[in-house]
Amino acid sequence: MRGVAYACFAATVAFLLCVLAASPLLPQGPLDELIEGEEDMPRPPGDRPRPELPPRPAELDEPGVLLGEGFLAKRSLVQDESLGWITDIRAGELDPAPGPEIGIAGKRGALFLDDGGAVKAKVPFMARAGHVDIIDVEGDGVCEFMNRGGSDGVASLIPHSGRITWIYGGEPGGVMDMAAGDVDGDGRPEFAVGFGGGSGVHLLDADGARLWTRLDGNVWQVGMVDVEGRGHPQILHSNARGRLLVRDAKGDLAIQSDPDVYVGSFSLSTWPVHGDRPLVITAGEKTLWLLTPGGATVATLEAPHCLHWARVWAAPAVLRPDEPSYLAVVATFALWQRSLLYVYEPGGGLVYQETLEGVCQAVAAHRFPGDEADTLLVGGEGQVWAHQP
Ligand SMILES: [Ca+2]
Ligand SMILES: [Ca+2]
Repeated sequence: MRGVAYACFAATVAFLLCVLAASPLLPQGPLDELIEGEEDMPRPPGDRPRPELPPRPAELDEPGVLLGEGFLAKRSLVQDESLGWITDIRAGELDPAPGPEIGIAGKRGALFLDDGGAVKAKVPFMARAGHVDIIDVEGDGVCEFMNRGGSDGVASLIPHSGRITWIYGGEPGGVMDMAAGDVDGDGRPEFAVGFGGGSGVHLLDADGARLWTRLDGNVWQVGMVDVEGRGHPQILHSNARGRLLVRDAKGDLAIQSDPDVYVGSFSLSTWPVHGDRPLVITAGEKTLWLLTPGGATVATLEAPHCLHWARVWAAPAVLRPDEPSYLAVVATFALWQRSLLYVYEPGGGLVYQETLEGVCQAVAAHRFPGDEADTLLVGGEGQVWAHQP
């Protein structure tokens, strides 16, 4: 039943947005943004819409701190509308220039900052992408950009120049998500693509050529993680039944689990207080669920106002020099045009909650030079905020 309710709700969202899009009475600018947000919602075809959407809670109307005022000091790190919605923030050797960078990727381009936060370089994308992650295909210290999909039904690999290396899609249902990892251990990454409808999971080689197809319904999200300790990643994905499946390099099922919560979209993040393996993090009702990739519940975290259809991103962060890592989670509610930042102390208690304006799809921890603790970097719409403890 959970699966049916989830699917019905997602279909309602898609249906209502189509109605909105067709209305000549609405202004086009904000509507474009609303539809852009809808790209990130799972959309199963063929389900009948349900009549009601949950209204935005009045407590979320005004952006601001709901819990833990003074715990973090917030400032704007980047404001650049031409980047589009920020979808990934990553530090490392990413750019041909010497020294590490902070890479900030959005739907329309990427920005590289030096270690202190000053702009070093900018790369506009030739075509607007969906959810973009920063990756390094060859491991040569110059990053590429993985367009995971959610826009125009396709995924793509974007070289450092911002042009296009390859595009993949064209199947009924459209691309829901894509993830990269060297699943066969030959030193080059493969790309696993998840489709809506019944088109399943496809594995591509590094050049974007298809290696195999495994059929499944509504593959909402795909990840790459070394589930069984084999020394190279396996393919992890969810499906229409809200299950988690693990596949090997040949596409064969290694694990199929039925977690305690319906898993549609999810993020992967470590949280050192629960070990060094990545956890699956997914949203539930007023709760965030932390699962093993094998589907076992590790922890549940109190998350006021959270709903099942939120998409979440998470990062561990050292916010007190003498304490284990905290966990920062951004949950985004595209239809409400709001996001929530939750911060949990090492024991799992919620210590900070803030309502953010717009759609936020990235959170990272960064240690600025001279600091004794991490600063949280949160990506919004053409904007990155720094939250410093
Ligand atoms: Ca590279
Ligand atoms: Ca490989």
